Amino acid sequence: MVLLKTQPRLDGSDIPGSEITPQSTYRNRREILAAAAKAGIIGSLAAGGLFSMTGKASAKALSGSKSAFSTTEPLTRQKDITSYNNFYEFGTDKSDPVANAGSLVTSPWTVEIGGACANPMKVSLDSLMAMAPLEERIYRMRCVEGWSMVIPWMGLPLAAILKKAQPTSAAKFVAFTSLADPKQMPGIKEKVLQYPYVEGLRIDEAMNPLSLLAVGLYGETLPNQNGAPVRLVAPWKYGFKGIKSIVKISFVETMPPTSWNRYAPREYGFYSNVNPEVDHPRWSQKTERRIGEFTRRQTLAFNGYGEQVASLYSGMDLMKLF
Ligand SMILES: Nc1nc2c(c(=O)[nH]1)N[C@H]1C(S)=C(S)[C@@H](COP(=O)(O)O)O[C@H]1N2
Ligand SMILES: [Mo]
Repeated sequence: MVLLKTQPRLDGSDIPGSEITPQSTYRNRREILAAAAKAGIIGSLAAGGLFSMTGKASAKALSGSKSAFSTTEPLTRQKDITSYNNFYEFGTDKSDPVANAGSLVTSPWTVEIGGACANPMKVSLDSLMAMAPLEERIYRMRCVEGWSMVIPWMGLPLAAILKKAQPTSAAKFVAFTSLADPKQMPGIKEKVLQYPYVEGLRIDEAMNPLSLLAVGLYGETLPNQNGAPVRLVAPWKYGFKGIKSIVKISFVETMPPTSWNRYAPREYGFYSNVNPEVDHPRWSQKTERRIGEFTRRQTLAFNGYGEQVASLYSGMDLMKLF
């Protein structure tokens, strides 16, 4: 993310030039998959990998209902979404996660949901996915470094999952924890951040309909480098809130620690709402470069999701509570 040794290249000069946006290809493919599903042959097609766009044998096709929260903006190329990543457990360069995350074992996978709730549970990924309807949500995503993407996530509404655990009135925040296994994650030994990576949301933020537990993108299970098998997506916040490879979700009474706040509290606050009016101490947040584009664009308050989330922060001084 944002270390002195890896200063973000705000001009995006490290990003390969755009090719044709594969949006139409993707949409065609979805229609083919839908037709295949109707004909009852989707399982065998998916298992045979005939439709895999990543070439990864492990990628499985996912389908879900289209969400009304989706943007209609052109999608970022699948290749860019899956090869330009921040996942420090696999190294600090944008190209490290795709190169190194093959060693992450995502099956079997268990997510523990506990803390201040009446129905704590430890569930397999399959059980988790059975707890809520899968949706496709095309979200704008904005990294604190100044780049953005439009990503077609497949995911479960976080609120639906959290409600199954029946949080008590003591549950004021939700704390998330990533896997931290140095045997699978070679970047951990570099000790750039403290591991496990941790993140948190206020309970009302977590329950907001925009909050998503993503399990896939571009109609397939998540590639490891994007946080397989399950990661958080909160599109009105900077990318680092989107904690990857989640093993634990916990209801807590006080504001939980978060990885980047711990690393540099002056630079990264708990809330981390996208806000063009609050500069990062080392650079402006007023504009961003959409990966695949050349002209910088204005960054929008709450990344353009103000209608859904601005009321969560009414009365708060967002200059101080950044
Ligand atoms: N566990 C973990 N989660 C993480 C990170 C990380 O280093 N470790 N990086 C964050 C940052 S800075 C960003 S911008 C997003 C990037 O997600 P993407 O690679 O899927 O675009 O993941 C976030 N989640
Ligand atoms: Mo980020």
